[in-house]
Amino acid sequence: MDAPVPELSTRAARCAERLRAADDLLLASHIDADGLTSAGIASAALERAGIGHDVVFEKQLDRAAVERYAAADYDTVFFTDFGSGQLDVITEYAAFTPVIADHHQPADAETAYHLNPLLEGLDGGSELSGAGASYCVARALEGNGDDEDNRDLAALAVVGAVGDMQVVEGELIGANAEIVAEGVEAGVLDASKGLAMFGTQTRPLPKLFAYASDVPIPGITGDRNGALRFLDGIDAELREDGEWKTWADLDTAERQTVVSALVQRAVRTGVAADEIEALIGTTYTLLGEERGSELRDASEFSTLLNATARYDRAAVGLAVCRGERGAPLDAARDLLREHRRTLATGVGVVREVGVERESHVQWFHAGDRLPETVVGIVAGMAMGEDGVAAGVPIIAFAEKEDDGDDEPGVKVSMRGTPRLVERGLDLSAVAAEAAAAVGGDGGGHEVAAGATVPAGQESGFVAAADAVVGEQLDP
Ligand SMILES: [Mn+2]
Repeated sequence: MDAPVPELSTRAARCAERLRAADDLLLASHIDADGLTSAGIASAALERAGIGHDVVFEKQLDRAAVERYAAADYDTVFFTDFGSGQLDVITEYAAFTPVIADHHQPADAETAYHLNPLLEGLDGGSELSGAGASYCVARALEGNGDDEDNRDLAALAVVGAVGDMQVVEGELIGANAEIVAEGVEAGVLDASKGLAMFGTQTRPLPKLFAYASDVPIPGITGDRNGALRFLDGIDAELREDGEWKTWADLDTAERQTVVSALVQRAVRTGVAADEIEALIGTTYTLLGEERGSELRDASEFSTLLNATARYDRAAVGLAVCRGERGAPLDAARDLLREHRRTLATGVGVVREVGVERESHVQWFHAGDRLPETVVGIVAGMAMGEDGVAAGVPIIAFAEKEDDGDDEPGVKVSMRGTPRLVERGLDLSAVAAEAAAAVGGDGGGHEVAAGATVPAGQESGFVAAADAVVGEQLDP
């Protein structure tokens, strides 16, 4: 048996062997695009290997969750897209054997069944996602003949990696790229250079170009009429029966014509050379999905899954990953539509509640008017809008939904910009320090971070965050 990622083959084989020996198996995974695809891959491979299992999802793998698993009758728990960071807690419970396929920083504890790229010197942020780690175990679980070597699951692994933001300069690299190669070989994936814009399968061309924001092109991006004029000026059949085509509808020659017109426009309007290069990237196409379906494009697929995750509908996302169509897919599409509506109205909510300005940060409190799961995205979208400064880190508060086992508190989301990060902003440190100052917990990334703080501690958090950001930007 050849392995997709040779460095991880021993660990994958050991995990697979333990899973085959399980009598009562629970599969526990993270609720996001990477976690859902991880579970989709793991669940399919287990089923093919004849290993029965239950599936459960968690926003966070905390002690309460581990305790629940220990109290139930499972002799084995397979953790995907989390588990490494909680190994110290997990190993306190002897009721079950943990098997882990994860890519996050491991805690200071070990188990015999642990696959994680970081343990073998691979980068868990850009070279392998949780879904990729699960795929390595799935490939080691093969054994029912050629047609069930699980290589078809590479497509889901790519959706997970893309959803986990592992794309580097327009493409997947390292172990992720090895998984791409397996998917291409298995005939389930196409990876080719193309337009790096979101919505190539589903958006009519004017919407595709007007909405694309990664590389803003003057007179087209954010300008629907401008995009229409641009497209009307191109000598190609971009409409069919009066309706605009999508990017997926175009043939190779038409695509080339449009790309070269776009590049010419970008050059003429002074877009920097490296930004123009970023217009082109590798597009990952799931060949088993219908043309024009968001499931055909890895990036659109992952966005759909994130919508199910955000609204706590993991079962819907998992069903879609497991290949169910019809009702679950309709439900996922409804959730995405609802999500887009929430975001659009969310920016209006920010304007209504008003943004306060401190020395180094700005903030607003959405109360219960925005779900805690979208308040961060809305905060990022609002930057630069009316009454919201563009180059100032923004802090957003929202009431935490009461899900029974959590302490009541306030959810904090923070957003910066790449430009601010270049100047020294590290919101993950800001979140951790400011939350600690008021008895909360926080962390995340340089450009986006979050925290939970006790209700009533909002102004204390703002003051602490303002001081830390001040030190970072003007040391
Ligand atoms: Mn992940």
